[in-house]
Amino acid sequence: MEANIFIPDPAQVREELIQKYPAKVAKKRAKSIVINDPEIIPEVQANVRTVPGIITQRGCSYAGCKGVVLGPTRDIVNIVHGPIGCSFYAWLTRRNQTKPETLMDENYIPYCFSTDMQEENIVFGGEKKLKIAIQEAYDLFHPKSIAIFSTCPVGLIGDDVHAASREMKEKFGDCNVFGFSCEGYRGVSQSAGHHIANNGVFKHMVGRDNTPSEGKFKLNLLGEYNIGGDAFEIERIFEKVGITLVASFSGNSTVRAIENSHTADLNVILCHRSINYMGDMMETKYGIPWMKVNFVGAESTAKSLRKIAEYFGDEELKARVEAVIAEEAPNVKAVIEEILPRTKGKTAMLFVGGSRAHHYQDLFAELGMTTVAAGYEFAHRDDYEGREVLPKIKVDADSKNIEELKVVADPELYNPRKTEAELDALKEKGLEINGYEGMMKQMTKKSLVVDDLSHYESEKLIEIYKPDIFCAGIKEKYVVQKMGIPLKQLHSYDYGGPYTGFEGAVNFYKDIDRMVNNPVWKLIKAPWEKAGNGLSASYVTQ
Ligand code: CFM
Repeated sequence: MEANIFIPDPAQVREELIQKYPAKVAKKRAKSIVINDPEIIPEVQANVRTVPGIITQRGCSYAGCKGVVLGPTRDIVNIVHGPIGCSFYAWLTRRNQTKPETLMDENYIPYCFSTDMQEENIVFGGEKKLKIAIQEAYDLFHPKSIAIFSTCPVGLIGDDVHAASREMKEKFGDCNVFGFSCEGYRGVSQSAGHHIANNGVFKHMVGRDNTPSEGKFKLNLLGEYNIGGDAFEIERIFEKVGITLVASFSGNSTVRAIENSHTADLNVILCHRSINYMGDMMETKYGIPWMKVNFVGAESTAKSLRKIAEYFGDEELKARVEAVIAEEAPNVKAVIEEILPRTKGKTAMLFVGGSRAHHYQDLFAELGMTTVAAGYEFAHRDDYEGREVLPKIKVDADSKNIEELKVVADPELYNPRKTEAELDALKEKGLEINGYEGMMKQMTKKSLVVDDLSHYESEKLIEIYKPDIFCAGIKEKYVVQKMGIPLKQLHSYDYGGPYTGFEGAVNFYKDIDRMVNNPVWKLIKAPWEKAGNGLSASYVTQ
């Protein structure tokens, strides 16, 4: 039976979400809560500071730099300069997987490197301790690269991680050492850390190895971090199709691959938010265009493969892409046909990071489910409204804080992979070159879009909409589940995944089916919600 989708009046919902806030806060939050219209695309306030006191889902700049962008590369020794907690509590929690080619290959992902700053280092400075740590890591492992990440106290006491890195790099001669000023407080969220990481990787890594890469169709996969093995599935498909993956930024990746990445002929971007800077910089310096793709969802995967084949414009590649899609499709179809009657007509809410709240809507659509409300934790207006709004975005003091690299065409290595005319012809065919249309164009009219959702708002939304599933992270998970709503963890996937490509789509269908059709959620009632039990609780509401 097809369920009725209950969509409350979104204007009323918005009122209800902000009603309890003090007037100033309500005014500010109202700008981040918008009623979607895919035709007009209203403006969303995004990438602004969270109101102090509001429980946000956001993380910090250090998390975005070390954890997100650099962390998944297996052969960099990532040393966290700071108190031990910053490193320890970020240790292996993101489930970014990696597969060294041989047992002898470097893999530092299982390690947790920290300078373990103590009070003495905060008072008298920590540079000496940092240099000792770098030396120790070098002596123990002789890695190709050592990266240093600054945590909050480093910026406060003024340790110069860049000078220390330069000094050690010169001293070693055969190890690339570089630092990041990614103190947690920089910027308004982890998004600042992405930008800082992109700048550092571009400055210190990309372009160091000019060995021509082999293969006819060579690309880099940007913004795929191999959570739960996602990159493995994409690699499997690329290999089957005959596409050469020069470098992945940075899931299952290596220093060498990234240093050689400028020899590829196309950059495909999965997570626009975390790595669009790299796409633009590589285009300017080396002449490599970028294209937005999405490998989350079986249909999106097929579409993205066709886009890549169209870009290379090779008939044989196009035929191979069609053959692979035809080969993979029956399995996907068999599973979805079995599951669809049970998931069709159900509703989902997605409040995740800076790209998954968009991408996973494709998978839910394949399950016949409607996304009634969605939002990012830390994305920017272009991830909601599309890149056309970029010129209209006001650069505020927080964004100005982050360095914008001045990039120019490389006098020797700049080589436009396509002429202007060729690019125009591709755009004419509907290929979004160097573009991204954002989340809202794809969402239904009157769905709710909320940026930097607060904890209070998430509870309200659940009360009002009673969605069949809520997608967010580990911090939200148990609170939501106690409300009787299953929560799909879309950051680390808990123990699930991969969810990309064809096999990933099948995994996702099965997992969601198990969650939304599990009768246990209807049986959950907190003791104080049961009548006649004598329990009561009081809350401070104002
Ligand atoms: Fe990109 Fe990511 Fe995401 Fe992200 Fe993240 Fe992540 Fe995420 Mo967690 S890079 S923006 S900073 S897709 S760690 S792999 S799941 S918030 S939606």
